[in-house]
Amino acid sequence: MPPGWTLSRGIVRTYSVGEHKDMLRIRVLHGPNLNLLGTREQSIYGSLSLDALDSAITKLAKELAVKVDLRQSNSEGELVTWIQEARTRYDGIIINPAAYTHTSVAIRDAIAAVGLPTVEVHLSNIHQREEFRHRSYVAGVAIGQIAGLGPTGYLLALRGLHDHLTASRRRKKTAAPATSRRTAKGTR
Ligand code: CA2
Repeated sequence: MPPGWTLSRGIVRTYSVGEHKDMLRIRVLHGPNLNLLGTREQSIYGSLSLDALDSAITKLAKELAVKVDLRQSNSEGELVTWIQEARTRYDGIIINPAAYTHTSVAIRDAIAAVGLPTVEVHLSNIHQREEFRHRSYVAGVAIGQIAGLGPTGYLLALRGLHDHLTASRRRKKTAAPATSRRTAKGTR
C-alpha cells in the first residue's frame, strides 16, 4: 500500500504523508472577539496575537505528534457546527467559548451531544472577575477547565487532553482481548 494509504475494515482510507493514521486529532476552537487578542485589553488578555497563540499550540502539537485544527469564530452557530463536525473527525476538543461560556446552552448541548472529551480554557481567571463570568455553561460537560494562566493554559490543555486520550486508547486496547476471551469461553 502506498504511504498515506491505509486499509481499515475493507475500506482504503487516505491521510496526508507526514501524518500518521493513529495520530490523535484535536480541534481547537476560539470564541468571539478572540481575533482581537494582542490589539487591546492587554492588561486582561495579554499581548500575544491569536496567530502567535495558534503557532505556539501548533508547535507543541508537533512535539506531541497530535494533529490540530485551529479555528476562531464570532458566531455561536458556526462554533456549534464545528463541534458537531468534530464527532467523526477528531478525538477531542479544546475550546475557549469566550463570552458564550456564560450564555450558550447551544454550545453546551453540542459538546454533550458529540461526547468528545473537551477541555475549557480561559486566558483570564473568570472566577476572580465580574459575577456574571463565574458561571460557565460548558464546565459541566468538559473534562476540565483551565483559567487564569494566559496562553500557557492552552498548552496545558493540549498536554492534558493528549494524556487523557492516550490513556483512554490504552485502556480500550487492553480491555478488548479480555472481552473476546470471555466470549470465547462462552461466559456471555
Ligand atoms: O478569559 C478568557 O479567555 C475569556 O473567555 C475571554 C472572553 C470573556 O468574555 C470571558 O469571560 C473570559 C472575552 C474574549 C475577548 O477577547 C478580547 C481580546 C482582546 C481585546 C478585546 C477582547
